[in-house]
Amino acid sequence: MNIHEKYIKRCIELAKNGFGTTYPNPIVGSVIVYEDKIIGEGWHKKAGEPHAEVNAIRSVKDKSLLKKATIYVSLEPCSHFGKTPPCCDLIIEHKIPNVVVGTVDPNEKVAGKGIKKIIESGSNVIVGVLENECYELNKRFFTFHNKKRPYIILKWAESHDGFLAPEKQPGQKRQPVWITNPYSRQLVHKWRSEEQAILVGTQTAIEDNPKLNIRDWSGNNPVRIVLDQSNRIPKYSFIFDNSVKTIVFTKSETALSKENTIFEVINFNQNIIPQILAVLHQNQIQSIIIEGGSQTLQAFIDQNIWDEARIFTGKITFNKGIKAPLIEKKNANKTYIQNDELTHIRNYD
Ligand code: AOF
Ligand code: ZN
Repeated sequence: MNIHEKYIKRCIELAKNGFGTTYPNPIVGSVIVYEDKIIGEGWHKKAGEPHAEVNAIRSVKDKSLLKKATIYVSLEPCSHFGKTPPCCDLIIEHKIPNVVVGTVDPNEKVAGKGIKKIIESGSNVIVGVLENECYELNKRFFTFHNKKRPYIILKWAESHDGFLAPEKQPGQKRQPVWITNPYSRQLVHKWRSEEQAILVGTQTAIEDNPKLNIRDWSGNNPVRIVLDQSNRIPKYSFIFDNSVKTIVFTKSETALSKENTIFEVINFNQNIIPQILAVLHQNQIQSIIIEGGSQTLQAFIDQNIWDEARIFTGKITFNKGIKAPLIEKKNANKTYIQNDELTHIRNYD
Protein backbone atom coordinates (compact mmCIF):
# COMPACT_ATOMS: atom_id res chain seq x y z
CA MET A 1 0.00 0.00 0.00
CA ASN A 2 1.52 3.33 -1.03
CA ILE A 3 1.22 6.57 0.90
CA HIS A 4 -1.79 7.84 -1.07
CA GLU A 5 -3.64 4.57 -0.55
CA LYS A 6 -2.90 4.75 3.17
CA TYR A 7 -4.62 8.13 3.49
CA ILE A 8 -7.53 7.35 1.15
CA LYS A 9 -8.08 4.23 3.29
CA ARG A 10 -8.39 6.54 6.29
CA CYS A 11 -10.90 8.67 4.30
CA ILE A 12 -12.97 5.51 3.71
CA GLU A 13 -12.91 4.69 7.42
CA LEU A 14 -14.04 8.21 8.27
CA ALA A 15 -16.76 8.18 5.61
CA LYS A 16 -18.33 5.09 7.19
CA ASN A 17 -19.24 7.14 10.28
CA GLY A 18 -21.92 8.73 8.11
CA PHE A 19 -23.55 5.46 7.04
CA GLY A 20 -27.33 5.73 7.29
CA THR A 21 -27.58 9.46 7.94
CA THR A 22 -26.41 11.18 4.73
CA TYR A 23 -29.13 10.11 2.26
CA PRO A 24 -29.64 11.32 -0.47
CA ASN A 25 -25.98 12.32 -0.26
CA PRO A 26 -23.07 9.88 -0.42
CA ILE A 27 -20.81 9.07 2.53
CA VAL A 28 -17.48 10.86 2.19
CA GLY A 29 -14.32 11.15 4.29
CA SER A 30 -11.40 13.54 4.04
CA VAL A 31 -7.95 13.90 5.67
CA ILE A 32 -5.39 16.66 5.45
CA VAL A 33 -1.73 15.67 5.59
CA TYR A 34 1.41 17.72 6.13
CA GLU A 35 4.86 16.10 6.22
CA ASP A 36 3.30 12.61 6.43
CA LYS A 37 1.23 13.58 9.50
CA ILE A 38 -2.54 13.96 9.61
CA ILE A 39 -3.34 17.54 10.64
CA GLY A 40 -7.08 17.45 9.95
CA GLU A 41 -9.93 14.98 9.45
CA GLY A 42 -13.62 15.16 8.65
CA TRP A 43 -16.57 13.33 7.20
CA HIS A 44 -19.99 14.21 5.85
CA LYS A 45 -22.49 13.60 8.64
CA LYS A 46 -25.88 14.53 7.26
CA ALA A 47 -27.47 15.96 4.10
CA GLY A 48 -27.66 19.75 4.45
CA GLU A 49 -24.67 19.83 6.77
CA PRO A 50 -21.04 20.55 5.77
CA HIS A 51 -19.28 18.19 3.39
CA ALA A 52 -16.27 16.09 4.42
CA GLU A 53 -13.67 18.57 3.11
CA VAL A 54 -15.26 21.46 5.03
CA ASN A 55 -15.13 19.50 8.29
CA ALA A 56 -11.54 18.42 7.60
CA ILE A 57 -10.39 22.00 6.85
CA ARG A 58 -12.22 23.33 9.93
CA SER A 59 -10.43 20.76 12.12
CA VAL A 60 -6.93 22.01 11.15
CA LYS A 61 -5.59 24.12 14.03
CA ASP A 62 -2.80 25.93 12.18
CA LYS A 63 -4.51 27.04 8.96
CA SER A 64 -1.20 28.40 7.57
CA LEU A 65 -0.10 24.77 7.01
CA LEU A 66 -2.88 24.32 4.44
CA LYS A 67 -0.76 26.12 1.82
CA LYS A 68 1.78 23.27 2.04
CA ALA A 69 -0.55 20.36 2.68
CA THR A 70 -2.29 17.56 0.77
CA ILE A 71 -6.03 17.05 1.06
CA TYR A 72 -7.36 13.52 0.51
CA VAL A 73 -11.03 12.93 -0.28
CA SER A 74 -12.79 9.64 -1.04
CA LEU A 75 -15.09 11.44 -3.55
CA GLU A 76 -14.40 14.33 -5.90
CA PRO A 77 -14.86 17.74 -4.22
CA CYS A 78 -18.17 19.21 -5.37
CA SER A 79 -18.41 22.18 -7.72
CA HIS A 80 -22.06 23.17 -7.34
CA PHE A 81 -24.17 25.23 -4.98
CA GLY A 82 -26.45 22.61 -3.44
CA LYS A 83 -27.53 22.73 0.17
CA THR A 84 -23.93 23.85 0.81
CA PRO A 85 -21.38 25.87 -1.24
CA PRO A 86 -18.80 24.16 -3.52
CA CYS A 87 -15.95 22.34 -1.76
CA CYS A 88 -13.59 22.91 -4.71
CA ASP A 89 -13.83 26.69 -4.10
CA LEU A 90 -12.91 26.22 -0.44
CA ILE A 91 -9.85 24.14 -1.38
CA ILE A 92 -8.79 26.81 -3.91
CA GLU A 93 -9.45 29.62 -1.39
CA HIS A 94 -7.12 27.95 1.14
CA LYS A 95 -4.51 27.38 -1.62
CA ILE A 96 -4.08 23.68 -0.79
CA PRO A 97 -1.45 22.65 -3.38
CA ASN A 98 -2.12 18.88 -3.56
CA VAL A 99 -5.46 17.11 -3.87
CA VAL A 100 -5.89 13.33 -3.97
CA VAL A 101 -9.33 11.99 -4.93
CA GLY A 102 -10.66 8.44 -4.57
CA THR A 103 -13.19 8.60 -7.35
CA VAL A 104 -15.07 11.05 -9.59
CA ASP A 105 -18.56 12.15 -8.42
CA PRO A 106 -21.26 10.57 -10.67
CA ASN A 107 -23.74 13.37 -9.84
CA GLU A 108 -24.34 15.25 -13.12
CA LYS A 109 -24.06 18.55 -11.24
CA VAL A 110 -20.41 17.69 -10.40
CA ALA A 111 -19.05 14.84 -12.62
CA GLY A 112 -15.49 16.06 -13.14
CA LYS A 113 -16.17 19.79 -12.83
CA GLY A 114 -14.76 19.97 -9.29
CA ILE A 115 -11.51 18.30 -10.37
CA LYS A 116 -11.26 20.53 -13.48
CA LYS A 117 -11.69 23.70 -11.47
CA ILE A 118 -8.99 22.69 -8.96
CA ILE A 119 -6.53 21.78 -11.76
CA GLU A 120 -7.24 25.13 -13.45
CA SER A 121 -6.42 26.90 -10.18
CA GLY A 122 -2.90 25.42 -10.42
CA SER A 123 -3.03 22.68 -7.77
CA ASN A 124 -1.86 19.11 -8.42
CA VAL A 125 -4.69 16.61 -8.56
CA ILE A 126 -4.43 12.80 -8.49
CA VAL A 127 -7.64 10.90 -9.21
CA GLY A 128 -8.44 7.20 -8.80
CA VAL A 129 -6.67 6.07 -5.63
CA LEU A 130 -8.42 2.95 -4.24
CA GLU A 131 -11.09 3.74 -6.81
CA ASN A 132 -12.96 0.43 -6.51
CA GLU A 133 -13.13 0.66 -2.73
CA CYS A 134 -14.40 4.26 -2.96
CA TYR A 135 -17.01 3.16 -5.51
CA GLU A 136 -18.19 0.26 -3.33
CA LEU A 137 -18.48 2.60 -0.37
CA ASN A 138 -21.28 4.43 -2.21
CA LYS A 139 -22.53 1.60 -4.43
CA ARG A 140 -26.15 2.76 -3.96
CA PHE A 141 -25.41 6.41 -4.82
CA PHE A 142 -23.26 5.43 -7.85
CA THR A 143 -25.82 2.98 -9.23
CA PHE A 144 -28.62 5.52 -8.78
CA HIS A 145 -26.73 8.25 -10.68
CA ASN A 146 -24.99 6.08 -13.31
CA LYS A 147 -27.78 3.63 -14.12
CA LYS A 148 -30.76 5.85 -13.26
CA ARG A 149 -32.23 3.13 -11.06
CA PRO A 150 -31.86 1.99 -7.45
CA TYR A 151 -29.16 -0.44 -6.32
CA ILE A 152 -30.93 -3.82 -6.27
CA ILE A 153 -30.37 -6.46 -3.60
CA LEU A 154 -32.08 -9.83 -4.04
CA LYS A 155 -32.69 -11.77 -0.85
CA TRP A 156 -34.18 -15.16 -0.21
CA ALA A 157 -33.90 -18.23 2.01
CA GLU A 158 -33.95 -21.71 0.53
CA SER A 159 -34.10 -25.20 1.99
CA HIS A 160 -31.09 -27.50 1.75
CA ASP A 161 -32.70 -29.09 -1.32
CA GLY A 162 -33.44 -25.78 -3.06
CA PHE A 163 -37.04 -24.84 -2.22
CA LEU A 164 -38.45 -21.56 -0.95
CA ALA A 165 -41.48 -23.27 0.62
CA PRO A 166 -42.86 -26.81 0.95
CA GLU A 167 -45.67 -28.05 -1.26
CA LYS A 168 -49.12 -26.85 -0.25
CA GLN A 169 -51.63 -29.50 0.81
CA PRO A 170 -54.65 -29.49 -1.57
CA GLY A 171 -57.41 -27.14 -0.35
CA GLN A 172 -55.27 -25.78 2.48
CA LYS A 173 -53.64 -22.41 3.01
CA ARG A 174 -49.86 -22.41 2.83
CA GLN A 175 -48.42 -22.56 6.34
CA PRO A 176 -45.27 -20.49 6.76
CA VAL A 177 -42.23 -22.68 7.51
CA TRP A 178 -39.08 -20.98 8.80
CA ILE A 179 -35.93 -21.96 6.94
CA THR A 180 -33.48 -19.72 8.80
CA ASN A 181 -32.63 -19.28 12.47
CA PRO A 182 -33.63 -16.19 14.54
CA TYR A 183 -30.18 -14.60 14.12
CA SER A 184 -30.45 -14.70 10.33
CA ARG A 185 -33.96 -13.28 10.59
CA GLN A 186 -32.74 -10.41 12.73
CA LEU A 187 -29.98 -9.75 10.21
CA VAL A 188 -32.64 -9.41 7.50
CA HIS A 189 -34.32 -6.68 9.58
CA LYS A 190 -30.97 -4.89 9.85
CA TRP A 191 -30.62 -5.16 6.07
CA ARG A 192 -34.11 -3.73 5.57
CA SER A 193 -33.15 -0.74 7.73
CA GLU A 194 -30.18 -0.09 5.41
CA GLU A 195 -32.19 0.21 2.19
CA GLN A 196 -34.71 2.75 1.04
CA ALA A 197 -37.31 0.33 -0.29
CA ILE A 198 -38.41 -3.27 -0.06
CA LEU A 199 -40.32 -5.10 -2.80
CA VAL A 200 -42.38 -8.28 -2.99
CA GLY A 201 -44.54 -9.75 -5.75
CA THR A 202 -48.30 -10.32 -5.65
CA GLN A 203 -48.17 -13.99 -4.69
CA THR A 204 -45.95 -13.33 -1.67
CA ALA A 205 -48.11 -10.40 -0.56
CA ILE A 206 -51.25 -12.57 -0.71
CA GLU A 207 -49.88 -15.81 0.75
CA ASP A 208 -47.54 -14.48 3.45
CA ASN A 209 -49.38 -11.23 4.32
CA PRO A 210 -45.96 -9.72 5.20
CA LYS A 211 -45.49 -6.53 7.23
CA LEU A 212 -42.18 -5.70 5.48
CA ASN A 213 -41.04 -3.50 8.35
CA ILE A 214 -38.03 -3.63 10.69
CA ARG A 215 -39.43 -5.03 13.93
CA ASP A 216 -36.17 -6.68 15.04
CA TRP A 217 -33.86 -3.72 14.45
CA SER A 218 -33.95 0.04 14.88
CA GLY A 219 -33.82 2.68 12.17
CA ASN A 220 -35.99 3.68 9.27
CA ASN A 221 -38.59 1.45 7.70
CA PRO A 222 -38.02 1.14 3.95
CA VAL A 223 -40.77 2.22 1.56
CA ARG A 224 -42.88 -0.87 0.82
CA ILE A 225 -43.33 -1.72 -2.85
CA VAL A 226 -45.79 -4.31 -4.04
CA LEU A 227 -46.96 -5.53 -7.42
CA ASP A 228 -50.72 -5.99 -7.68
CA GLN A 229 -51.73 -6.01 -11.33
CA SER A 230 -55.41 -6.88 -10.84
CA ASN A 231 -55.94 -5.60 -7.28
CA ARG A 232 -55.93 -9.15 -5.88
CA ILE A 233 -54.17 -8.36 -2.59
CA PRO A 234 -56.86 -8.24 0.14
CA LYS A 235 -57.46 -4.71 1.42
CA TYR A 236 -57.05 -5.85 5.07
CA SER A 237 -53.45 -6.98 4.39
CA PHE A 238 -50.68 -5.45 6.51
CA ILE A 239 -49.28 -3.90 3.30
CA PHE A 240 -52.31 -1.56 3.20
CA ASP A 241 -52.28 -0.57 6.89
CA ASN A 242 -50.86 2.91 6.04
CA SER A 243 -48.21 2.52 8.78
CA VAL A 244 -45.36 2.93 6.29
CA LYS A 245 -45.19 4.62 2.87
CA THR A 246 -46.26 2.01 0.34
CA ILE A 247 -46.24 2.08 -3.47
CA VAL A 248 -48.54 -0.36 -5.26
CA PHE A 249 -47.94 -1.06 -8.96
CA THR A 250 -51.21 -1.86 -10.66
CA LYS A 251 -52.84 -1.74 -14.11
CA SER A 252 -56.14 -0.38 -12.80
CA GLU A 253 -56.92 3.26 -13.52
CA THR A 254 -59.63 3.25 -10.84
CA ALA A 255 -57.41 2.52 -7.84
CA LEU A 256 -57.13 5.55 -5.60
CA SER A 257 -54.06 6.65 -3.72
CA LYS A 258 -54.49 7.64 -0.09
CA GLU A 259 -52.28 8.96 2.70
CA ASN A 260 -49.28 6.64 2.78
CA THR A 261 -50.45 4.25 0.08
CA ILE A 262 -49.79 5.35 -3.48
CA PHE A 263 -51.04 3.48 -6.54
CA GLU A 264 -48.87 3.72 -9.65
CA VAL A 265 -50.39 2.58 -12.92
CA ILE A 266 -48.02 0.76 -15.27
CA ASN A 267 -48.49 -1.27 -18.45
CA PHE A 268 -48.42 -4.97 -17.53
CA ASN A 269 -48.43 -5.95 -21.23
CA GLN A 270 -44.89 -4.66 -21.46
CA ASN A 271 -41.79 -5.49 -19.44
CA ILE A 272 -42.70 -4.11 -16.02
CA ILE A 273 -39.21 -4.02 -14.48
CA PRO A 274 -37.95 -0.92 -16.33
CA GLN A 275 -41.26 0.84 -15.61
CA ILE A 276 -41.02 0.06 -11.88
CA LEU A 277 -37.40 1.18 -11.73
CA ALA A 278 -38.20 4.44 -13.51
CA VAL A 279 -40.88 5.26 -10.91
CA LEU A 280 -38.48 4.41 -8.08
CA HIS A 281 -35.82 6.63 -9.66
CA GLN A 282 -38.33 9.50 -9.88
CA ASN A 283 -39.05 8.92 -6.17
CA GLN A 284 -35.30 9.31 -5.39
CA ILE A 285 -35.11 5.72 -4.12
CA GLN A 286 -31.41 4.82 -4.27
CA SER A 287 -31.65 1.19 -3.12
CA ILE A 288 -34.13 -1.65 -2.85
CA ILE A 289 -34.16 -5.11 -1.30
CA ILE A 290 -36.32 -7.63 -3.12
CA GLU A 291 -37.56 -10.37 -0.83
CA GLY A 292 -39.60 -12.59 -3.14
CA GLY A 293 -41.28 -14.53 -4.31
CA SER A 294 -39.67 -16.88 -6.71
CA GLN A 295 -41.22 -15.42 -9.89
CA THR A 296 -40.36 -11.84 -9.02
CA LEU A 297 -36.77 -12.67 -8.08
CA GLN A 298 -36.32 -14.80 -11.19
CA ALA A 299 -37.59 -11.99 -13.43
CA PHE A 300 -34.87 -9.63 -12.13
CA ILE A 301 -32.24 -12.39 -12.47
CA ASP A 302 -33.31 -13.33 -16.02
CA GLN A 303 -33.11 -9.69 -17.14
CA ASN A 304 -29.80 -9.33 -15.31
CA ILE A 305 -31.07 -6.26 -13.49
CA TRP A 306 -29.67 -6.73 -10.01
CA ASP A 307 -26.51 -5.80 -8.13
CA GLU A 308 -26.26 -8.15 -5.19
CA ALA A 309 -27.85 -11.40 -4.01
CA ARG A 310 -27.93 -12.59 -0.41
CA ILE A 311 -29.07 -16.19 -0.19
CA PHE A 312 -29.60 -18.15 3.02
CA THR A 313 -29.51 -21.94 2.82
CA GLY A 314 -30.97 -23.72 5.83
CA LYS A 315 -30.52 -27.31 7.03
CA ILE A 316 -34.20 -28.21 6.47
CA THR A 317 -35.31 -30.25 3.42
CA PHE A 318 -38.76 -30.06 1.76
CA ASN A 319 -38.48 -32.65 -1.08
CA LYS A 320 -41.21 -30.82 -3.04
CA GLY A 321 -42.48 -27.27 -3.18
CA ILE A 322 -41.78 -23.87 -4.72
CA LYS A 323 -38.39 -23.96 -6.39
CA ALA A 324 -35.84 -21.32 -5.34
CA PRO A 325 -34.67 -18.92 -8.06
CA LEU A 326 -31.80 -20.05 -10.26
CA ILE A 327 -28.78 -17.79 -10.22
CA GLU A 328 -25.20 -18.17 -11.37
CA LYS A 329 -23.00 -18.21 -8.28
CA LYS A 330 -19.99 -16.33 -9.61
CA ASN A 331 -18.19 -13.80 -7.37
CA ALA A 332 -19.85 -15.64 -4.50
CA ASN A 333 -18.65 -15.40 -0.96
CA LYS A 334 -19.91 -17.73 1.79
CA THR A 335 -20.34 -17.12 5.50
CA TYR A 336 -22.29 -18.90 8.23
CA ILE A 337 -24.81 -17.70 10.77
CA GLN A 338 -24.89 -20.64 13.14
CA ASN A 339 -26.09 -23.45 10.85
CA ASP A 340 -27.43 -21.19 8.10
CA GLU A 341 -25.17 -20.76 5.11
CA LEU A 342 -25.20 -17.23 3.68
CA THR A 343 -24.06 -16.74 0.09
CA HIS A 344 -23.29 -13.22 -1.02
CA ILE A 345 -23.07 -12.59 -4.77
CA ARG A 346 -22.03 -9.28 -6.31
CA ASN A 347 -23.05 -8.63 -9.91
CA TYR A 348 -20.56 -6.37 -11.70
CA ASP A 349 -22.19 -6.64 -15.17
C1 AOF B 1 -18.27 16.62 -1.52
N1 AOF B 1 -18.05 16.24 -0.24
O1 AOF B 1 -18.68 15.26 1.65
C2 AOF B 1 -20.15 15.15 -0.17
C3 AOF B 1 -20.34 15.49 -1.54
O2 AOF B 1 -26.79 19.49 -1.41
P1 AOF B 1 -25.34 19.43 -1.06
O3 AOF B 1 -24.68 20.75 -1.10
O4 AOF B 1 -25.08 18.70 0.24
O5 AOF B 1 -24.61 18.56 -2.23
C4 AOF B 1 -24.90 17.20 -2.37
C5 AOF B 1 -24.06 16.61 -3.49
O6 AOF B 1 -22.68 16.87 -3.22
C6 AOF B 1 -24.17 15.09 -3.60
O7 AOF B 1 -25.20 14.69 -4.49
C7 AOF B 1 -22.81 14.72 -4.16
O8 AOF B 1 -22.74 14.96 -5.56
C8 AOF B 1 -21.89 15.70 -3.45
N2 AOF B 1 -21.47 15.14 -2.16
N3 AOF B 1 -19.37 16.19 -2.17
O9 AOF B 1 -17.49 17.37 -2.09
C9 AOF B 1 -18.93 15.53 0.46
N4 AOF B 1 -21.09 14.48 0.54
ZN1 ZN C 1 -18.75 19.37 -1.37
